[in-house]
Amino acid sequence: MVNRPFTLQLLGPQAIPSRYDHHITRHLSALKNQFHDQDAYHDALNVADMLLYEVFEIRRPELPGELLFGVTVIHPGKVGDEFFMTKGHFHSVLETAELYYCLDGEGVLVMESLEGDWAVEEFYSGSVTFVPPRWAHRSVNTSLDGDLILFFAYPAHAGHDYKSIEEHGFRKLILDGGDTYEIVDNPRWLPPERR
Ligand code: PAN
Ligand code: ZN
Repeated sequence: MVNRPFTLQLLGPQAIPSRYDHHITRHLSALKNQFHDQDAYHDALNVADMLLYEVFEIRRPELPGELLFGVTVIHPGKVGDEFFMTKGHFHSVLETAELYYCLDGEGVLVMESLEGDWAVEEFYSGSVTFVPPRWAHRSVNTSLDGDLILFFAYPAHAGHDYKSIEEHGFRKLILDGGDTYEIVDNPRWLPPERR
């Protein structure tokens, strides 16, 4: 990899980087056991394995001191009453933070610490959200009208640990409450000491 400065442009309505190395697409089937209404999940999956979100990543060597960055586009929609969302993860190297800059759309970042503390921060055009080290994070598009478009950057050696979220989900679910979203307890979640 050539170690020279460079500039990218974020092009088009979805702010796709003018150059990227990795295009990740995540469909409904990748979020097995995550949506609380499992009947609605399987009904939806029987119709189509819909595209929920895409990540356009600019790759750098996965070394301390480097940064990985790019754009995540979460499409609008729901499974039952639960909005489309990312899988969510802890960083494998827990002591690594992350920054999100919301380019467009409406949503929330659901977070929780290893100890079970939780937070929900709102995304809106121009908002910057700081994810501290040791906090798992999941992005949710709470608008049914358009994409949620997020620029992100994090230490390149962070890695992703999806396992505990795949098993227990996040402590809080984000549901469609009609006029606004609702934050409700996830019945499947277990406190860390009971796992
Ligand atoms: C983001 C996420 C991205 C997709 O770049 O990886 O939004 O979410 P999942 O990785 O949970 O599918 C990030 O937080 N990177 O560390
Ligand atoms: Zn992350």
